[in-house]
Amino acid sequence: SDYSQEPPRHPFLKINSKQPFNAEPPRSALVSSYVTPVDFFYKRNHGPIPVVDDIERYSVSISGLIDNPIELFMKDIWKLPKYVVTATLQCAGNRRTAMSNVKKVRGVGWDVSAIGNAVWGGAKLADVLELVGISNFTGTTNSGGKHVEFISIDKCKEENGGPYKASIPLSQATNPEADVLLAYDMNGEPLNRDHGYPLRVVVPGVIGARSVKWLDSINIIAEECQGFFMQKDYKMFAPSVNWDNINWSTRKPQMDFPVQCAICSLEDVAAVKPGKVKVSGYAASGGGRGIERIDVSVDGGKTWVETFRHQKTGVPYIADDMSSDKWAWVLFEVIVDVSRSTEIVAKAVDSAANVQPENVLEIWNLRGILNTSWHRVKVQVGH
Ligand code: MTE
Ligand code: MO
Repeated sequence: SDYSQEPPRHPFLKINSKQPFNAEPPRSALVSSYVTPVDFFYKRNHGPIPVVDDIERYSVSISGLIDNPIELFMKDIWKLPKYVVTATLQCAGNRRTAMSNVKKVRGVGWDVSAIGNAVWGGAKLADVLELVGISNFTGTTNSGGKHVEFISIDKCKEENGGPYKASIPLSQATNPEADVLLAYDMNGEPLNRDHGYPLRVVVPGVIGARSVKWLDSINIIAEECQGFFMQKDYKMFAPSVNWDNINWSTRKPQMDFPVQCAICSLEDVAAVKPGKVKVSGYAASGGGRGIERIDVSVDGGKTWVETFRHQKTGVPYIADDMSSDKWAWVLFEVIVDVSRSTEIVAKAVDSAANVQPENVLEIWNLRGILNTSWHRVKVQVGH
């Protein structure tokens, strides 16, 4: 494939794979602001970044199990009501390296920064689907449509050179409350090439893999998308499943992400002076669930303290409150006393009282997705 037209990237990014380009910011960049700057937002690709240079001619077709297929140009999409949604995108492979460290998994390695929080601007997919006569569908359309497939213009080797694709249920796509966007803005600027210029899907609360970039077409279909990334990847298997006994069809494609958190103020291993240490990081849960609590331990998990949570700087966060950003992460901080070398641990609880699992082995899976085990950082106390 042709990687001669890749966009420029910030030199601070840690590159996990060059072609396709996969990179994440240093941990500290994630906690320096609630909204992640575009330059520091992780980049997750499966092929070269497409070049769209004629914006006037760029269009998205909507077809499949509908009566009147249409073609939308950017000017048509810009005319629809614009929604601005603050939403966290997290790759299902976030924290994969730590899972692979206990027992080898396949996939691009990631530390804790395959996640970011952005302000997405665009049209609601629900409004777009209304243009083809589909609104608020909770079952099946007359023509049998149950899923909405998003097809990109990029080329991936996993699809034998074909485009990246994914689908979501029609009920979610047509529900205005689900806030699924066809986004053309990120943090108040037009999307850049790495993040899907000129138009991408943003499915809040769902693993990043379903937020298809460089959208080419939308397809109303009866069964979920049969593409590689829906059927042969991004599924959660039991620890006993290996590459010899795997049967992909036994599991559903992963959609919502589970409750997650990570410490970002300390690298592993961190050298600190004895005394007060600031521990800060992020927590997020899928499906629009808020974060009820984030606990930190300085004795490897024997005793815990509750942390201060916020979205907007200094304003205490309240889970599932009207004033909080439903689809966005929550940052936390706490000052702890550390007198000798130890392991600092963080775990989050979401508003449905889901808790992160203690150990990575019990959620180990061969593709290394959804490592949401308690986040641990070793600190070495020196004088
Ligand atoms: N869309 C296309 N067309 N091609 C891709 O490779 N990667 C997906 C998703 N959408 C991908 C895509 C995955 S796995 C993730 S985690 C997110 O995009 C990453 O989005 P970002 O690069 O904007 O952070
Ligand atoms: Mo991903």
